[in-house]
Amino acid sequence: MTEIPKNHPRYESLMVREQIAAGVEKGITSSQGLIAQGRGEAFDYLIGEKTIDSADYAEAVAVCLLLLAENPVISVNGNAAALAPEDLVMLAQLTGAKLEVNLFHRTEERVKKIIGTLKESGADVVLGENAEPLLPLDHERAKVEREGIYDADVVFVPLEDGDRCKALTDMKKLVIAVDLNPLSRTAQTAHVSIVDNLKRALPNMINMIPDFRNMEEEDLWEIVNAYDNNVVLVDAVETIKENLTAKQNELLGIVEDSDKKDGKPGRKEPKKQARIQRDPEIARKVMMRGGDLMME
Ligand code: PTJ
Repeated sequence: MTEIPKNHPRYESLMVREQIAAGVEKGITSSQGLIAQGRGEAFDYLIGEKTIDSADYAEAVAVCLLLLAENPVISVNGNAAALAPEDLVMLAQLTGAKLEVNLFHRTEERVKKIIGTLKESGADVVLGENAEPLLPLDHERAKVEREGIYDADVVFVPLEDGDRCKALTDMKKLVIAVDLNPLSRTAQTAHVSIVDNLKRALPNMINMIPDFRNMEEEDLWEIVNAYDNNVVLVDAVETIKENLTAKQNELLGIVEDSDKKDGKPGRKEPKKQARIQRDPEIARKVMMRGGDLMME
């Protein structure tokens, strides 16, 4: 492992890279997982390497769905297992979800190693070893366990490929995806697309659970039913556009000031990192902004 000095401006991002590289060395992450991580990093850069309000909102809705589900399952692949094994186990324990290893580049050895990693992180039972090709797919992701993903009503799929996401939605399961790329087939197909880094999304979701755990089912359904995934995707794309424009303005030496009324670019107020799920007013604003953007 490369020694990264704490004062390096890209310390956190480089440490996450080390985690993925260590996952490859341990044999839990595929070498293709390194490429997926790189793509994720690029999109994370574009969304500002923080949880945007609409992602925070999607994370809240995802928690509600996991709590409402009768047989929720968290699907774990080689990248997720390397990045956040403890948080995956904690999320499963707090929501009553099962954990199941499901791999695109499947080898039985890697399945066993990922199960071992999740057990070392506190999991009792991890499905995946007795998987059968039950999904209508021509690749290894078709292999799922009958009492796991196959029977699930809600499936949480971090860093998924679009094919299986589509297969799961076709099977009338509710799918929650975590994908930093709002343009990916996965993000476009899932019912709840969390456009955030898995490393930020999981702790955020875990922190929200106490807020929702004691709510009436009816109230949780109200939050879920008010949710519109397209609005969240539009907001993520808009955030990327805004960040690119701000960078472009910086390069052009244009100073922004939002109070200016002369039609020239103004300096933007820093975006408030409000917690949308506890503030209906922010949820309303995200929905309105998304709605307006979709009308344009
Ligand atoms: O372990 P396996 O064999 O199941 O393989 C797992 C990977 C991730 C290699 C496989 O599913 C794959 O090839 O995925 P893709 O098609 O590259 O898609 C991964 C998506 O996750 C991309 O859209 C990335 O932008 C996104 N991504 C990467 N890192 C993160 C991420 N999203 C959220 N958080 C991340 N840390």
